[in-house]
Amino acid sequence: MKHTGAEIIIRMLERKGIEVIAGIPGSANLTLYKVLHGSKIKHVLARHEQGAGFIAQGMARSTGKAAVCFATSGPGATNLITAIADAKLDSVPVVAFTGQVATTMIGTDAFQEIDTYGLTIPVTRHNFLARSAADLLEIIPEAFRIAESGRPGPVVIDVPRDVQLQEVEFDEWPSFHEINTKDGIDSNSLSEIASEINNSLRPVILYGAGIIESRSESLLAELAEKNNIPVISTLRGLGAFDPFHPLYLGMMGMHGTKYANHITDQADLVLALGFRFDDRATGKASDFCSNARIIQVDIDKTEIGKIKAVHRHIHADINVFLEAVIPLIDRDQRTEWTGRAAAVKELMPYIKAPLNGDVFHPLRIIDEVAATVPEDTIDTTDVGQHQMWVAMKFPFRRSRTFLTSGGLGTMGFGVPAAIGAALAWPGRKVVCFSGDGSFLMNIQELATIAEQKPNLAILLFNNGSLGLVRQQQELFYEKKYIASEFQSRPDFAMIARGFGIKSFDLEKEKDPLAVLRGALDSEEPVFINIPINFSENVFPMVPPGSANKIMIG
Ligand SMILES: Cc1ncc(C[n+]2csc(CCOP(=O)(O)OP(=O)(O)O)c2C)c(N)n1
Repeated sequence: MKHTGAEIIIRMLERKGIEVIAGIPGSANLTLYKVLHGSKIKHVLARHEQGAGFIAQGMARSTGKAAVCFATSGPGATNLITAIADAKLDSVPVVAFTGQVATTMIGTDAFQEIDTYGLTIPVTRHNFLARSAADLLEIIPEAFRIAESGRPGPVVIDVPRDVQLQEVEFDEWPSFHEINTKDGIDSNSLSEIASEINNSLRPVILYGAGIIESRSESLLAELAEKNNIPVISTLRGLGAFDPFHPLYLGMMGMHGTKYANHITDQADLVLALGFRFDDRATGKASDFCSNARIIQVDIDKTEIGKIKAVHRHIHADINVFLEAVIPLIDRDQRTEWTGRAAAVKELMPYIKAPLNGDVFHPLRIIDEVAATVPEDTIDTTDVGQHQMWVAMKFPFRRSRTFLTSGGLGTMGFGVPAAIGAALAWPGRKVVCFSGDGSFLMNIQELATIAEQKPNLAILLFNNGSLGLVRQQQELFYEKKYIASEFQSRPDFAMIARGFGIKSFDLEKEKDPLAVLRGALDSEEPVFINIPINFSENVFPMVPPGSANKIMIG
């Protein structure tokens, strides 16, 4: 058979089972779009390539499968870079196809030429510049293998215009690689680790998104329950462990629970599962679990001992490790330690909304949302105080229901990621919690929402400021407020209405919580402006650079 490079791309994406592509066309990828015109793949026109990248991320983060986005050369590709870098830091499988000027023009500063290959090397797991249509037959399966296997991540395929047009003859379609992460584990190290766990008096499990990526949620619960081990999550691990489980101590780190940070500090053994010792989670690394022996299990070799020297490690898929280690683990009651953990939890009760206070208190709003929406609702956030309040307070009961930019902390993530989640799960409710700073960074995607009409509610925590910046200035920069308080206050509800989206402004409502509940019940897209007290701070908090046991608030 004979196909052009563009046909190879679209036909292979169909064969891979890709159903939705987010992107924006331009002269360097119009041949690709011409073929997409006749495809069963749905194209979602974003209004900014960063939006397209985050829409793809929303699909990938909520499903665990690779998602695809398209951008043209030059500014299309550079606009995509933040979303790609974000996917790299949070290990999200996104495959981005960028148009490029013709191979004969590369290096001539041609119109909309940029070295996408060079620019994306540091922010991808891998990237390709396709030099011929025949190359694409190898590159595409390889790109998906790299994006989805081991530790997932983004891959860029840069495709020059002439490669999209070039015809190539071949006998059969290449197949996509089977993903196999099930390599065995050395049985000696396994039994040594098992006896360390069995013999420890004060063990704790610190887990990260690796539990979700390896689909190990039930094995994690089995291990914790069998040996009676307290469990603590990172920001990105939320949802993988039952938030109401007696062994669960919540999130660790800068805005974690006091008791999670306290118990980690008292532990004699830390089992770090798919957790990369991010500085927002560990605080001052040298003081982090300084009384414990550390066992680290991670699928990415480069993460082993990267931040903190560990006493033992296993480089493996967490699922394989847990399946192999659980049979070697004793049934331990360990009541002294779990009793102590429970007592600390009691002594340092979790944050609550003030009982008779502000109806718009962020924690009250989050409680109200959690009580109203179905359990399988997918929540996205932007970055700032609202993100931390949601992470701390929303009871995430399932994996992949909390989509947030953890590693890169990218304002502007929330709205397009919510669109992607809604596209991937048309039957489910999606809620985006945003801040008035972050929302403006990808506000143009309201147009995409108006077109796609997903079951999506945007809740704007509007405090008239870059709240998390203002909080840091208040606490750590001697109240020298600069560039954190907004002078202008846009009427966001009116703006959203202007985009064609049903909007509510709770500031103007007599019974705001009833209006909030009603809006959340709607199956069409809604925008809800919520006035948040300007001086509200997120507590507790570990001062940047401090040890986790030093928590203020
Ligand atoms: C793209 C980007 N620019 C700057 C920052 C630094 N930053 C972190 S939080 C924050 C304030 C966020 O304000 P807003 O979205 O209104 O949320 P709030 O903290 O008020 O809830 C800023 C500027 C960032 N994380 N991302």
